[in-house]
Amino acid sequence: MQDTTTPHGLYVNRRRFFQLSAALTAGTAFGLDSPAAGALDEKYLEALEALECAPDLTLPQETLTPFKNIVRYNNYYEFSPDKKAPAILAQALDTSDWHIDIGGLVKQPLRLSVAPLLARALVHRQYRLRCVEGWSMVIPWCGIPLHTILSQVDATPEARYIKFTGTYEPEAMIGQRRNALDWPYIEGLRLDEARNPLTLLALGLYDKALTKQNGAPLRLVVPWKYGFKSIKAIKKIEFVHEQPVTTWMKKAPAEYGFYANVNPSVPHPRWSQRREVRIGEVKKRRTEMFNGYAQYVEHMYEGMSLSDHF
Ligand SMILES: Nc1nc2c(c(=O)[nH]1)N[C@H]1C(S)=C(S)[C@@H](COP(=O)(O)O)O[C@H]1N2
Ligand SMILES: [Mo]
Repeated sequence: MQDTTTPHGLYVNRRRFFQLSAALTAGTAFGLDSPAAGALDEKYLEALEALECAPDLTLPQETLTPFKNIVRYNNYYEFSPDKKAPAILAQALDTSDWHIDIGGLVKQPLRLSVAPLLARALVHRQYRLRCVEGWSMVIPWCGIPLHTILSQVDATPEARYIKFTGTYEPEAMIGQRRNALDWPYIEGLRLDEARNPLTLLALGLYDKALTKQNGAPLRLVVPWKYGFKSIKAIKKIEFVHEQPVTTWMKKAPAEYGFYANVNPSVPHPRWSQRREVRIGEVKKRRTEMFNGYAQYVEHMYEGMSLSDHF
């Protein structure tokens, strides 16, 4: 059976991985000045900005994953391949004065400051997040449907895909000082996928501004695809003609495709995708086609062989 804590890549040195976990448990901050214990204390969690979010779609209702689990169990390779480390290490990232550039094949590029976006009326979307490693959560996000941002610029007719670029700041992101992955983190969607009503730019969760470990100040959420598509800490959104080469495709093209739609009948080369463990539970559940969002998204893949497009 698959070890659900095995990271995506093959490169992680297991010994270092366990040293890291041990250091975290002991509260060591790996040469960072910030006190490790302070990063997740209740004051920090309470101080997160309160957001105004209202549901705009009827989505499947399920038991939510507790806030504590969502902010303490993360995948964020810019900091570490360990699940617990980002909650501490990501506090080194300065997310104030953040802006995103929307450009590429557009008539007039646009720069958006993130602070005013937080003051907007946001939508509340409860989504399942299914990691390719075999675990999942149910997260109440707060954000802006991506299509409302994309429609603020005029794309040229050559635009066919959207390319998302994460931030590159090796001084703050200690995982970027090693070349385990090609930095910055890159993701992509086909234009119709990017404009699908479910595709969200998340600014918060549980009605609070995003924690840094979850991708503050803003990250993508594509609930019918494996979690690695949902890129954190976005800096650039570009309309492009060619299908972007994403970070995980580049790392292991035989294991991570561009589409990465959740599909229980297409196994990962090293494990089955039939089942998943909800974080906080013991018994495995069945993984659903498109992570349970088929009614919203399957029309986009008509005539396409889904088993060839992992
Ligand atoms: N920039 C960036 N985005 C990322 C990742 C990452 O390492 N770097 N990991 C991805 C993976 S594999 C998953 S499963 C989700 C996890 O999101 P969470 O930590 O908020 O649960 O973020 C995705 N987005
Ligand atoms: Mo993942």
